[in-house]
Amino acid sequence: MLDHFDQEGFLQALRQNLHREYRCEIEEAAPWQLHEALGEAVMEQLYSDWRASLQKRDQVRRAGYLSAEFLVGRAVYNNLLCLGVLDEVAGLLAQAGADIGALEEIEDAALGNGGLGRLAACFLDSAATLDLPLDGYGIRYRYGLFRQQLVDGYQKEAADDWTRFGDPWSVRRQQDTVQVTLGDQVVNAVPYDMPILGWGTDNVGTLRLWQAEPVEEFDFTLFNDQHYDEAVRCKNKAEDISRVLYPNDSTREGKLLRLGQQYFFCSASLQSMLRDYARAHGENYHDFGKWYALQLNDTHPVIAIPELIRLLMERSLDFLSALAVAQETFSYTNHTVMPEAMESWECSLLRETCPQVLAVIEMIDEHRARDLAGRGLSPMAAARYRIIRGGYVQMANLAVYVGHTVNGVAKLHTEILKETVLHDWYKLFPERFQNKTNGITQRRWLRLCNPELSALITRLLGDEAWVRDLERLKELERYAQDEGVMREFAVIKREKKRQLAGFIERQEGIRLDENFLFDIQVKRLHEYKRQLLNALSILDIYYGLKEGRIQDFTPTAFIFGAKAAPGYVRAKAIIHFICEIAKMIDGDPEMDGKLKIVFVQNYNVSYAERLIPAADVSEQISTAGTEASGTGNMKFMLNGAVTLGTYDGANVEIVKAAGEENNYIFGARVEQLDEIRDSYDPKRIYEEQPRIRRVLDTLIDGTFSDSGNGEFAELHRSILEGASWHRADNYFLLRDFLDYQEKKLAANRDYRDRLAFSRRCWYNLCNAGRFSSDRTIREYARDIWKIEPVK
Ligand code: NBG
Repeated sequence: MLDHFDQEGFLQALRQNLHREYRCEIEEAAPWQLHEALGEAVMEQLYSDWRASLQKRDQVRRAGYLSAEFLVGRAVYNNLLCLGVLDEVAGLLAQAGADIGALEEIEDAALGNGGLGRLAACFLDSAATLDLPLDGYGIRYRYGLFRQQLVDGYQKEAADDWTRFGDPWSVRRQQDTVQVTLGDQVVNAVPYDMPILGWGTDNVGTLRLWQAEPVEEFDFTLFNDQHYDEAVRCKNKAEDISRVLYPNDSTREGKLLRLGQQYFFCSASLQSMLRDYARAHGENYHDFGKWYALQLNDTHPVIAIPELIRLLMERSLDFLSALAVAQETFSYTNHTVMPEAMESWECSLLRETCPQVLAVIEMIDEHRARDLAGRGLSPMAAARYRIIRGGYVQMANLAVYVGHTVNGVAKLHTEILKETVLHDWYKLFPERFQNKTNGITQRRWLRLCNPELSALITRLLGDEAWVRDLERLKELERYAQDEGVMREFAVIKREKKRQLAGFIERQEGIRLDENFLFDIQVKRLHEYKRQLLNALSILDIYYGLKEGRIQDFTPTAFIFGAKAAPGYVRAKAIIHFICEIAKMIDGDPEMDGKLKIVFVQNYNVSYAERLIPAADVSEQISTAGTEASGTGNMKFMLNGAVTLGTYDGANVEIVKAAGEENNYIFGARVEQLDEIRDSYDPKRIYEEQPRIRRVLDTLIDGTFSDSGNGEFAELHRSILEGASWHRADNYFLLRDFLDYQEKKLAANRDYRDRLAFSRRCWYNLCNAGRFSSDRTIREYARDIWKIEPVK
């Protein structure tokens, strides 16, 4: 927070930047020019605090968050907010004839796929706010997550050129360049540092993102001989490494290049830490783990383990000492139980990309075999713990064996890890397992995206301390009985719905009525998240309304936002199916004023900031046991929506905190699914339940057209017959359908008593304190990293 924001100085710097770079005045500047000039002016004011924070880091035990993804979103508003000058700057710009809202045109930095990447961004925000010495290390992708368009109801992907108009929030630190060897290629890793601002502190964290560049720009001789393509081949090959984010959520992809990316950023980060370490503490590398705690965000950065050992051995430690340092340094977070997301790398790929690292992994695995034998395990029993198995390196095994701690991201998820996914390891090292339920930053996900609700909270609590201490919300519970406050709360929700409707009209050309109930499901598209179940239930409502089976229905807008991985054919078919349903409903005049479906395009962090505050109902309907935690669920809760959801991931804890009576919980629990798994027969349900049969059959009976590509029939088969790689209705849509529908209609009915419904929403808000990432990051700092705030 800037104690003494120099308004005049800032405005002058802004003007000068605009004059110098674009020869224009504030009121003439295009949004991107304003953004560049403003970013620069803000960075000017920030440097001294940032430098001071960096210097303090060197004197204390610190933590590093290694992650292939940081979904930071748009920086400008959040940075101005955390500096405490958002309103001032908006006012200054307005006086000078510019609208700060124009900066909405600035692209998000979408350097992540979904929850895992956004969590990393929330963690950095919380650590900065809490003065905890944590920095992020990742990849500066040239292209972030693809931009999504819907063309005739089909997803189309386009490149996300997020720095097209510059990136004023990063500083290139040429002098900290290191080199990484990938196969027969040596590339430069050039760091770009982003300041991470906290709230109410002058501490500034750092997100260091590595960009791959050629060691030599191009081969001059080849160029001279007019072999232009050949001359730049090496340059392109080097730049390929950080060119694009893999658009796969929870699936393994991309092989050689992806492995190259992982090794690239891990090696670069470790080299730069070792350099800093030597500068601050001398060259006794045995103590590295006393000063650095490194968190591995999923298996993507696990290759850092053998790489650190290798780098330490280069600095003359023997293998066992280096292994001991690694053990002291690393801990690992698991983010999914989806088997296809458990990374394993073929040894031949490692041999090609980083043979020197494969050799270290082999040493670790040999050591493990001896170690486990020493602990009395028979060779048979020890074989279950192999790191290299069948020619593949099991990254999770490597992480759990070497790391000192492994954690899940919600209570239920951690239990599942202990009981099934990592059960063998749990038996061997129970003390290594911890739970760290995810969280979200209330700076972005309430204070910034919902200033109206924030103002109400601040007024009722008397100050803004809740922005640093979210547990304070609990004190608001008593206002649930205050009709005036409840009415005000409802007015705010309506206003957020009005704003969203305006935005959707501008973006999508679709009109929404803010008096409708807004029921929202936004998240990556995946079968386990069951957007298809939501779609089928809307169809059932549609037929129910037409037949008169459903009476007194509160008009509802069902809003979806989701990107499908480009190669995930079924996920794309589900998007198309939802769009077809939307089209049918739009074409039916009987549905006017009753029912509406919108599938928004290019759902991203900035869109989420508009959608979430406007929700009445939050759809969190994954099959029990599949969603590790979820974090969108927490954002909706914090903005006062009820959850329509299953007992899955963090939903369990959300409902426990906010009260089952204030939410709509349905469906089989994990234990129940475990019982029926082998005998489950969706066909029987289909045959016995005409409503289910009817909506499912719209996939094949000509109600909708799949343009002849068979994708809808394939969806139909996936439910009733399964496929070579999975059982019929793998995610139990039919099992949960009627229960879901009942709860959905109950919420719809309850909504008619606005006051009672607002109360339910209010209880959710008041009990969201636990789900601040401030709480999560404090737990990591205390239980895993052992780091202290630096004042
Ligand atoms: C995701 C889970 C979510 C969870 C986030 C953050 C991956 C691999 N996992 O449930 O699916 O909330 O991680 O922990 O993206």
